[in-house]
Amino acid sequence: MATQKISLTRYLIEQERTHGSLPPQLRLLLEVVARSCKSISLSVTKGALGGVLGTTETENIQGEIQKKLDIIANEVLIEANEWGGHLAAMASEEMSGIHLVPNRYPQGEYLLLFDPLDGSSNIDVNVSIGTIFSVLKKPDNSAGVTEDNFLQAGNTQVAAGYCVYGPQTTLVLTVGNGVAMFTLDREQGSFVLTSENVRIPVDTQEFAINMSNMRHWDAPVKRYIDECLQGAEGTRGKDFNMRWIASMVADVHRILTRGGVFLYPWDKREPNKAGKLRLMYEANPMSWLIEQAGGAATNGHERILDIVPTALHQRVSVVLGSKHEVERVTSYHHDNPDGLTPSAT
Ligand code: AHM
Ligand code: MG
Repeated sequence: MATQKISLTRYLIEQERTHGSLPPQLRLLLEVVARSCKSISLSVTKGALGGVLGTTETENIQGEIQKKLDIIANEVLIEANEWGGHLAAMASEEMSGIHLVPNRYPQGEYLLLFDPLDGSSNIDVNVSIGTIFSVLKKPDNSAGVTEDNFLQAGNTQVAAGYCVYGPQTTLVLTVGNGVAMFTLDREQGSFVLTSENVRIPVDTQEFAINMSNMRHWDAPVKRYIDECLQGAEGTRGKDFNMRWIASMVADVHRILTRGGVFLYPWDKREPNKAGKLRLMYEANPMSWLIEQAGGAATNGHERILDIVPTALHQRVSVVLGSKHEVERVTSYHHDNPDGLTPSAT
């Protein structure tokens, strides 16, 4: 007898039944996010034929020139999610302020945050890119919705995930009960469960970092990478391999699939910024997924999920992946308390 395929819908309903931890409104919200990802996946796949490649004339709040797909993906997510009644508001890496659900629609109790198109520099060169999302609950006692309602530590997330648009389109999700992966079945138009209870090996011999920034790193990061590069002849006594895709979604997906460590550390190029990656749209959802799969995530000093944000677009230094390697990098920062890396974010 053929094994029955488990759709995302069935997986979520079973989570609701067996763990009782997934309220129906949250399930519906996640299904809408997944539908948005399907739509973005279609646009990505069309490439030049769909007129979606190239840049626009506009800059986002981060001061980055937006790609056409950054804007398309942002619009798809806003339009799909604002009318369903599950959400109170949304926040996006591509928008300066929060997006309130218009008055003509019912208001829900959840807050949705996203990086609509992660890895923008890879869009035009046909390399894997993705969408990252995080769901928070609006604080119970707050009337209306404000930006402050979003400023919650990552450990309060109620769902998080990403969709990677690569050779396959894969949705990766946690609702706090392990990590599951779903592959888009393009003929059926649905996400099918292809991996459950994902686990990351605690040890690894593969690291991911943008080596071109080496001269700007702080001492603990230099020390860690130097030791990896010394290989079997050095203090680590083993050879390391390097992978760097420059799309966080794709680098994290590799780590969830076979282990590894990913670093995007603070560096001296822009010393006043805590890092390049954004805490609420990138680091928090990825850190929760990694921890749910048995890995670890810190900013070199503390657990990323414990950082209480003070601003929506706050940046953070990121070290995540196989537990023992992340612990090693973090201990190098603790050995070097006078280092330059800001511990505050
Ligand atoms: P984006 O969200 O604007 O695409 O920026 C985030 C990306 C990450 O996916 C990736 O790890 C990093 O930026 C690569 O940056 P760089 O090539 O500047 O090192
Ligand atoms: Mg990004």
